[in-house]
Amino acid sequence: KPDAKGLPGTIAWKDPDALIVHSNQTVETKRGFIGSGIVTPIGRLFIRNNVAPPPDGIVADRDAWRLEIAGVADPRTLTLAELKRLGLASVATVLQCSGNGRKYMQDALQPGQKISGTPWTVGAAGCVIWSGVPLRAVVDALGGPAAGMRFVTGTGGEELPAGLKPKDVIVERSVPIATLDTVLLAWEMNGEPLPLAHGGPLRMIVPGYSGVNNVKYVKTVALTAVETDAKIQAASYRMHGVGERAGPGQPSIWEQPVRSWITAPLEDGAAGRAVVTGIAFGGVNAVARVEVSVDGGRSWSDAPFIGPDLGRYAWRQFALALDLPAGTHVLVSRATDAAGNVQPEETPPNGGGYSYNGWRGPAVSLRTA
Ligand code: MSS
Repeated sequence: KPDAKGLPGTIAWKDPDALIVHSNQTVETKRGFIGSGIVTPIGRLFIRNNVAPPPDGIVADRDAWRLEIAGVADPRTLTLAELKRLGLASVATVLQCSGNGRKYMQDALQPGQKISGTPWTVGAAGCVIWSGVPLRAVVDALGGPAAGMRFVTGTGGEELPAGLKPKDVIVERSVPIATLDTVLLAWEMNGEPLPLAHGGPLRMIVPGYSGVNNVKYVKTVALTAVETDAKIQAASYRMHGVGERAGPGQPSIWEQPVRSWITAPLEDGAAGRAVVTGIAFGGVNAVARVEVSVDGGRSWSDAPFIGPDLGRYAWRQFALALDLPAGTHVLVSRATDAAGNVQPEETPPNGGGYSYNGWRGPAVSLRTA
């Protein structure tokens, strides 16, 4: 049944049954609605806005959207129509909010400690196929990077609220220049024109990187010598201790760690044969292995991957058929990436509640009879 709160107007076209509305800016996919397909349907994909989105007039004439490109030999502003003449590529990535799983950290806090932010469980994530032009092709067409550039900096096209310091609210993110060969400037998702809610007409996709780095309605992409001093980069999305102040000295939330969770079964049911399914991904690394436990992590079995392999930045589905005798079961999954990183049992809480990847948090407890 639809959520009591209802969907915000900008995403009224989404499937209300599939979504949990935390606020106007934060909408999560219900765990039972991730589905059995590999690609997340747009109508079920989560939403996270740090500021109110631009008016939908910006998607009325998509090809007229203008992108300023700076930090190259021949800096220019190109329309989307011009960008479309420079190249085309498609990449599947896991789009995941940096705070996905924050609830498990919030639940583990000592009295007196606090982590603010949306209590996402597993639903601030989806697997999406993006199509657009590789940033490398655009930069090469403009004479290549200017000397000394160390970051790719993308700026969101929101109209900033009056009365606030622009640097405090602007969505502007810098990622290491090594991503120059993987960043995509995307105008399509899952074969459809990019909806405004997910960053249309044009979005900067940084494969393998945490959600916040994937700047929506991108209006400027600059190769820069230093990271932006916008608050969202300098003080937010940093790895710092609970109760500590965040600042530019701490690691930025960039590459996503290896992670997995079970998508079914989620509810009590009949004893006997069952198929435990889920998804696993490795961030910038391919996911190499996933194990399933039905006794809360005491014993593990390898779970086979099923379905297509959409590349290292996508998630993979797994399915393990087994017997669940009558009783209580605690189902968990644990993934390993191609670099050998294994999900820990728990991720120690950090001040922002970022990058949770413990296997314990998303455990499914159920009874079979
Ligand atoms: N972009 C822009 N422009 N704005 C905003 O607000 N947010 C972030 C990204 N990007 C933003 C942007 C975040 S933070 C996230 S997650 C993402 O986005 C989401 O997406 P979707 O499409 O789902 O909504 Mo956390 O890390």
